[in-house]
Amino acid sequence: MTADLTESAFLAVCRGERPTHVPVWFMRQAGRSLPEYREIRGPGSINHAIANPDLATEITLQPVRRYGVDAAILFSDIVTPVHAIGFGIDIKPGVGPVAEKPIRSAEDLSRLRVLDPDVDMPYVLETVRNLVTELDVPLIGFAGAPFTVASYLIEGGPSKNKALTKSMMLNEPALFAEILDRLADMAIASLTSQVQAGASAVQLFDSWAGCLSPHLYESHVLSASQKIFEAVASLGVPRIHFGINTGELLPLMRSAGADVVGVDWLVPLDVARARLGAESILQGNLDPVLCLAEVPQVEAEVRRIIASNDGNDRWIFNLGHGVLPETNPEVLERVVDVVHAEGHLAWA
Ligand code: 1CP
Repeated sequence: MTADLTESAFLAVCRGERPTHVPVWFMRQAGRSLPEYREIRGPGSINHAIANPDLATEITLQPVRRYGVDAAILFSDIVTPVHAIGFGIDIKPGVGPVAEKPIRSAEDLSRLRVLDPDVDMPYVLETVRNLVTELDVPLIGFAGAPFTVASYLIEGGPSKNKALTKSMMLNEPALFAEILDRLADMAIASLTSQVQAGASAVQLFDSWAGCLSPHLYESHVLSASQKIFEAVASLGVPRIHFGINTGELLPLMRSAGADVVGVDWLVPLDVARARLGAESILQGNLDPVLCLAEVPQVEAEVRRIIASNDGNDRWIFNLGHGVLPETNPEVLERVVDVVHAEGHLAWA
């Protein structure tokens, strides 16, 4: 049975309606910080867990059960579609996505073929279909934004300064644009299939866009992300746009077309609203590193963020980036309790 989500606080905020309480979920809520995850996950690449719908379903449900969060996020990864088309990318434990043969020239484009989600990643869609029968909160589907995914394909793995990616952007703008365009089409296909299988909202992760100046973001990256938000608009579900270190990019990211904009901990919520307009819908912005502190200190920080929200009901509480593996789950339990009990008390 699919749950009735008409009362969902998360979806209400995404639609610009006043919810019953401030909704909260955590990026990377499923995963390594949970002992119950480590117990069932098994060794090796998370690609094995992602390709196993029963396991991926259970991993997605674990944080919803434990924390009582207002949304679930599909257990998958931003490189799953690229892996599924056989590009040659693995997710190495303790490292992240690693490409066997990074993109160096136009010849490598042949490995970046069109994604057919039903054929290439049926396990992801089976997980989504499983989840919507089990969940009583909305399921967020997601994709990696073209720039962030491209950075792994061009660098060959996680990288500090994205040197090869930025070099290609300047030296070979046509090739760079073609990579981003193909990745945009892949994200559109992936997000569309997740929504058709039952996801209630979508988030585009442009985690590393914040390494770009507004000029470079606008001239080389924005249009590919814009293409995705335009294409998925007709699906009728809320669209969230996320990045970190994006304080200076917020207005440009908003112009890409999402309904909800992620804000990291470097930008107070009231400052973000001054940049984006009071009517904008924000998601954020507790520093995940602070969740390693003691419970009373974390609670005080949550209350400070509630105050910085300045009584605005267009807000989804989240971290500014993903849960760190060493986080004590009891801290996150308290964060959810405080947000649910106190988040709405200051509403104007
Ligand atoms: O073996 C493991 O358990 C490895 C850890 C892990 C997990 C739990 C990786 C490797 N990916 C995931 C799942 C995942 N990845 C989810 C679903 C779980 C959830 O959110 O609860 C999501 C949404 C992602 C998205 C993702 N993957 C992003 C965007 C969000 C972000 O954190 O910025 C990025 C950048 C990745 C790449 C990636 N995958 C894994 C790692 C360690 C990384 C980052 C590597 C780097 O630092 O560049």
